[in-house]
Amino acid sequence: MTGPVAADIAAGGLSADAPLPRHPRFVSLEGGEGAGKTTVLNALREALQQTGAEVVSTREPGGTPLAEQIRELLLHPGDEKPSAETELLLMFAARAQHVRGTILPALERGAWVISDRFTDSSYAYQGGGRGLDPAFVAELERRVVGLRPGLTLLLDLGVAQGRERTRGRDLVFGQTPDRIERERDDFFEQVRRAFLARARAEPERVRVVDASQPAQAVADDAVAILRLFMARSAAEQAS
Ligand code: T5A
Repeated sequence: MTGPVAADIAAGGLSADAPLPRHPRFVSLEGGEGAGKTTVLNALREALQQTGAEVVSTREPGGTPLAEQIRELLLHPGDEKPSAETELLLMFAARAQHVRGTILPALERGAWVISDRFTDSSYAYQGGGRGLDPAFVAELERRVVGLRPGLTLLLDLGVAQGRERTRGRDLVFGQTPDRIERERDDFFEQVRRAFLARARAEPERVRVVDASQPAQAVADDAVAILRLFMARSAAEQAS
């Protein structure tokens, strides 16, 4: 992103009444645990690379060395449980660094950015799951993020099926669930509801993909939505 938006973000956020801009080369992937974001991200990256584009794939929390350290703090199950507010502020501390250190520089040089999770996850997990006021999330989004993806793919999957998948993966790779993965099913039901509410509120940006299908079908659906989005963006720029 060039011009006033990047400058506004660098200066500490957009004014209260400015709508948040969506960047047409910024794509995010969202969904509950085990929805299959990693698999889809690879398919989207390949589809974009076939057009000759530079693609930066990244993730949240994380995406820069400092933001990855904050990820460790957030996901490592320690003795002291962070409060919901601490969790939200750490997510945004990581995101502030990620936006300025990775996302904006890539967009400014003309690359595409695909992020495994972005601000919608804070609305869903800390807003929906932890019950924090979405207006608090929105205020942080406006002050420290200042942009939204042009396209968000929400991989929607039932909670039980997601758990089954992550359990299967953890068994294969000998991993243990992180701090958030240890939450109860009702927490993840709230997260899912909040994600679907985001899609209803912004249907043009947030596109729901049925993630209960076989992996190839999910990836194909996601790539088809991306191609449509690219064609529409190109037509808008040409008009
Ligand atoms: N968080 C994050 C917040 O609370 N607030 C925030 O603001 C942000 C940014 C991140 C955690 O942080 C929270 C959310 C998360 O709890 P993470 O480790 O990055 O932690 O967790 P996830 O993003 O949930 O990543 P996962 O790896 O758990 O899920 P994926 O990437 O969606 O799933 P994936 O691709 O690894 O697939 C899981 C397993 O299922 C299989 C895969 O092979 C794999 O084994 N699979 C399928 N099986 C059958 N059919 C399909 N269609 C399949 N697709 C994948």
